[in-house]
Amino acid sequence: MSASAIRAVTHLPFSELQALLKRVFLRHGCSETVAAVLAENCASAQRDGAHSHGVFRIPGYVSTLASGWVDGQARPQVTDVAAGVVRVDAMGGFAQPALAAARPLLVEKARSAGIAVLAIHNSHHFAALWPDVEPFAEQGLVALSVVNSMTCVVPHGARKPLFGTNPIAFAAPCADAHPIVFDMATSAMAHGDVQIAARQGEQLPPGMGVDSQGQPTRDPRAILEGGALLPFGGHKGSALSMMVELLAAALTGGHFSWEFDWSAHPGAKTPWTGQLIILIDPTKAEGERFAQRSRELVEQMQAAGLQRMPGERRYRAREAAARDGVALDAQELDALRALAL
Ligand code: NDP
Ligand code: PYC
Repeated sequence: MSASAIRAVTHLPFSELQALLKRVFLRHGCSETVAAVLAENCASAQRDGAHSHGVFRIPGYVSTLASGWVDGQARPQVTDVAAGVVRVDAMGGFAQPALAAARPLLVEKARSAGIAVLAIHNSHHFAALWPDVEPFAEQGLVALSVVNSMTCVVPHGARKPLFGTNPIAFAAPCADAHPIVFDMATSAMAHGDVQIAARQGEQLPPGMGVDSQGQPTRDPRAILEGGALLPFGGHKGSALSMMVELLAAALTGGHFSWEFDWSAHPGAKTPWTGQLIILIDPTKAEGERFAQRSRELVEQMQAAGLQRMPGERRYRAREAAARDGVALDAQELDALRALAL
């Protein structure tokens, strides 16, 4: 039995968890605005069962804020660059408040031009990516986002780690249903899941990573301590990870995953990189039919035997949380309460 299986689980209403997390962020140096945005993000991940980016991340946020590596009070600077381009300097703060600050202008541009790009740089992203795209699909827009992270993935055919775990998230409206959403690291496994496996003393499936000698390993500690992850799907995932570096860093003016040095900030965990979001207004391309066409696609996939859509596990967890409260490890909840004091 794994260590996690014998730990007590407790349940908290979403609003209570959100308020507790906001107190933690405020207590550890974030402004009111930043604390509110991060608390909603983190509580949403916990609610949806996205455990590698829920309250598991709080110690990392706290140690990073204490190290001075990230500015929890940063005020993002939004620039209206062109008909379809918005740029935000996150000013060394978190990416999500930068997105929140640019959001009204970005949506306005997407609706008028049919497409708009948001380029965020000088930003830290330590969270799941789906919360950044799903709300756009709820407004009828198609959204694609990429963010790069920190060097821990060996490009396919290379000898040394270079890429980050570099996730890609996509969201599209679907008639009479939740938006279609996927959100995936381009590494074989998210770094957060490797940390969770290490904490729980579990072995990984084969093919996730290599040890410090470049040899395949199933030991999460060997990956975390001098080893590296592999891209998912060999050369194909590697190409997508390369694309993420180009779009999230080169195109936005952010750092590549290997370009920042946090060694002078012990405790720093958040990658200082960039993020790109592309929004499309489907009514400009396909009239009002897009959401219905999405629905047809899902129905055909289901008729072909599909048992589970991407995003479906999260939506089910969300329903359960609305009914029973958000599930939390009781020890983790105690630790959160202590961090809020
Ligand atoms: P997963 O491999 O768990 O899931 C990837 C996607 O596939 C999800 O949309 C998931 O849906 C879907 N999915 C999973 N299993 C199935 C299945 N059997 N059938 C159909 N769809 C399926 O995610 P990752 O481990 O790659 O990433 C986890 C999180 O880590 C992401 O939220 C990502 O954004 C985050 N991350 C953040 C980074 C950062 O720098 N900020 C870096 C790397 C990762 P569902 O959600 O419903 O399970
Ligand atoms: O899980 O790979 C990850 C990750 C990196 C940065 C934030 N999450």
